[in-house]
Amino acid sequence: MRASRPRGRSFAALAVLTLALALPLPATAEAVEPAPAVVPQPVSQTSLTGSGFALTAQTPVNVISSSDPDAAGVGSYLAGLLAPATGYTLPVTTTSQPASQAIVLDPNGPSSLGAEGYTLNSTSTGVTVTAYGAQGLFRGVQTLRQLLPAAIESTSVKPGPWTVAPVQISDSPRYSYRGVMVDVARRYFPMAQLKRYIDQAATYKINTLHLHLTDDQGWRIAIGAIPSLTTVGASTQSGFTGGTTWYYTAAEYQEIVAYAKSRFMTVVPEIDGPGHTSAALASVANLNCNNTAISPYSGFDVGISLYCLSDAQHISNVSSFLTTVIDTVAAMTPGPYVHLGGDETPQATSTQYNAYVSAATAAATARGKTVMGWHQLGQSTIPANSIMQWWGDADDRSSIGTSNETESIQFVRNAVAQNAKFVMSPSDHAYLDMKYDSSTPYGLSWEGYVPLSRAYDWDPTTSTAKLNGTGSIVSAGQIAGVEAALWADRAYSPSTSLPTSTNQFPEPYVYAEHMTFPRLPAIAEIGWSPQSTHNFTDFSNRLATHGARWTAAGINYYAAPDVNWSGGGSSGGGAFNGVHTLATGGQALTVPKKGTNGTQLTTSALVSTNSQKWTFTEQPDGSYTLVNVGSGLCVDVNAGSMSAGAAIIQWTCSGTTNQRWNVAAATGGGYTLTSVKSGLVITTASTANNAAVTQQPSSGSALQRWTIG
Ligand code: TNX
Repeated sequence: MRASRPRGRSFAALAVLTLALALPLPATAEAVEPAPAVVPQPVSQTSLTGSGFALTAQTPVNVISSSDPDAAGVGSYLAGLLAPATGYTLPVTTTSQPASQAIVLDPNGPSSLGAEGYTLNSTSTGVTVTAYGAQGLFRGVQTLRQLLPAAIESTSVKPGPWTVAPVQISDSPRYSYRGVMVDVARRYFPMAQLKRYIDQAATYKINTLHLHLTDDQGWRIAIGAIPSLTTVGASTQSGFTGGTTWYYTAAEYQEIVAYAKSRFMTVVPEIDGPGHTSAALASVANLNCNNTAISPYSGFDVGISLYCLSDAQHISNVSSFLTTVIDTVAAMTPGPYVHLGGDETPQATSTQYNAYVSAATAAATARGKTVMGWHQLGQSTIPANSIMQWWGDADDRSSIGTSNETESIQFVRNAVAQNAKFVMSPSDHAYLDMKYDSSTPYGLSWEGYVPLSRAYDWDPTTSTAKLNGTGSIVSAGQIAGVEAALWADRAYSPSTSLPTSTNQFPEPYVYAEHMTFPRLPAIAEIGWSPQSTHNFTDFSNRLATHGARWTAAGINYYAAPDVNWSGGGSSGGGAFNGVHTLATGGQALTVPKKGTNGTQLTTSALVSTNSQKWTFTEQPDGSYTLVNVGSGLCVDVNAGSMSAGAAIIQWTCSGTTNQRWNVAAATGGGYTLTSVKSGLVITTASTANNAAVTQQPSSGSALQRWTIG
C-alpha cells in the first residue's frame, strides 16, 4: 500500500541473431537456420527441415468457412499486415476445403484448443493455422508474422524473399487475461497513437486494453449528461493547461473499442475513485463538501483528492454522479468489466471508502458489469467474481505471515475471503513507467529501476507469496492473469525534476514506445507462456531478433543493455538496407543543387527528390554506407577528420571508415548516424533551409535524430 511506504514519490520532491533463414543470403553463404524466435514462447515448437513456404503476390489467404462471423476478418487483417512490406495484395478467399500453396486459416479446430489456442504448420507447400474460432486464428497470425523476416514489419515495400520458417507449433495461453493499461488521464493519447499502441500490444498477444480514463489531471471520456466533465475536467493534463480540451467523444471511445475488438482485445474502462478525482471535483460542484468546484489540476502529485463522502447528502450526490457516469460508460463498453479504481486514498476513513465502493459497485452491477479495482478495493465489500488488480511489491510480500502485514496484504486477504480473482501488476516488475536505469529520460523510480530482466523476473503465482515463494495468499486458481501498467505521471524528459516547459514532453507514442519496448513483451510472455519455458537467457536471445522488427516498424524502442541486440545496436540484421530519406524536423539530408564531388551536404525541406534519397547498404561490421541516388556519391566525413565541426560531404565511394555509419535508435525518437571513423554523429545546424551538415558529439539534440523514411 502506497501510504505505508517511504517513497516520497507522491510529492513533488521525486526523486539478429537475425532471422538469417529469411534474409536474402549471398549465393555462396550457407544458410544456418536458427529456430524461429517467437515471443511469447509457444507451448510447443518444432523446427522442420526444408525450405519453408515462400509467399508470392498470388498466394491466397484461404479462410475455411465456419459459423464464426469474425474469421474472414482475420484473413483480411493478415493480408493487410503483409501488404506494406511485400507490396502484395494477397487474395482473401473463403472456401470449404483448404487450397494448396496457400496460407490456410481454419477456424474449425477442436474445442480443446480453447478460445485462444491454435496450431500452426508451415512447410514448403503452405501454411495452416487451425483454431477453435476467430480469436485463436488471430493469435496464431501473430506467431505467423514472427516466422517471416524482420523486414515484413516495414511500412514500405522491401525486396523479400518472404519465406515463412518451416515449423510446427501448438500453443495456448497460460492466463486468459493479459492486459496493458494506458494512463490517458495524465497524458492524453490522440486516437491514432492509441490505435498504434493497440496494434503493437496485439503483436505480443495482449488481449485486454485497460484505459485509465480519469484522474486528478484530467477526465478523458465524454459523459453526455454532464458536459462540464469535458469542458472543465478535460482542460488539463499533467503539465498542460488551458486553451483546449483533451478527451474522447462517445463516438471516439466506441471507435477505440471497435478497433481493439478487431484486434481481439477487450477494453476495460477505469473510472477512478474516491481519490484521483480532482478533475471530477473541478467539474461538478456538489461532489465537494463545500459545494464549490475546485480549480482544474495540471500538476504532478498523487493522493491529493477525495470525493466528499462525509454526510448522507454528499454520499447521495456521489452515488448519482457515479450512476450517470458508469451507466454511460458501461453502455458503450461491450466487454464484461468496469474498473472502479480505489487506489491511493490516504484521507478517506473506512466509512467514507466503503460508501464509495458501495455506490460505485452498485452502479456497475446494475449494468451487469464485473467489477475490477486496484487491490485496495478489497478492503470493502465487493460483488461476487470481482477482479482485484494487485500492484504491491516485495515490501508487501516480505510482510506476509509477520505480525506486521502491510495494509495491501490485509486487503488482499479480505478480497480472497470474498472469492475475488486477481490480475497481477506487481509495481516492481510490471510498471512500465518505472525507469529502466538512470539513463532513462522519462518516468519514475519509486520502485527502483525496472530493467528488462526485472520486468521478466517474476511469476504471478508468487506475486502475493512470501519472498521465498511459499505461502501465497492468492491461490493459483484465483489468478486471472497479468497486466503491465503504462502510467504517464512523468511523460517528459528529463523527468528527474519537474518540467519547466511543455517542449519537454515528446509525443505520447514516443514515451509509450520507449517505456513499452522491450518490457511489454516480457510481461506478455509471463501471461502467455508456460512457467516451464521461463528462462531469461532464452527470452533475451529470442527478443534480440525483435529489435530489427521494431526498427522496421518504426517503433521507438529502447535498446536495453540486457539484450545482445543482434548485429549490434538496433540497426542489426541489415534492417535498413534499401533507399531512404533522412529527415529531422521535416528537413531532409540533401545534396545541394549543382553539388559535385566534395560538396558539403545540407538539410532542406523534405520533398523526396533523388538528391534526398540515400541507398543504405549494410557493411560486414554492421554499419552502413549511404549512397546518394542522384549523384552516386557516398556520405563522407571531409578528409577523414576526427574533429567536431568537420563538414559532411559527398565523395567517391571508397569503403573507408569515414564513409561508414552506425545507425542506432535514439532516446527521444529517430536515429543517430555515427561515423565509424570519428565516433561523431551527423548533425544539421538548424531546421532552416540549406542548413549546413557537420559531425558533432552526440548530445541528444533533435538536430542529430533522424527519421529514416
Ligand atoms: C501509483 S498504481 C498509482 C498511480 C501512479 C503510479 C505511478 C496505482 C494504482 N496508482 O496513480 O500513476 O503509481 O507510478
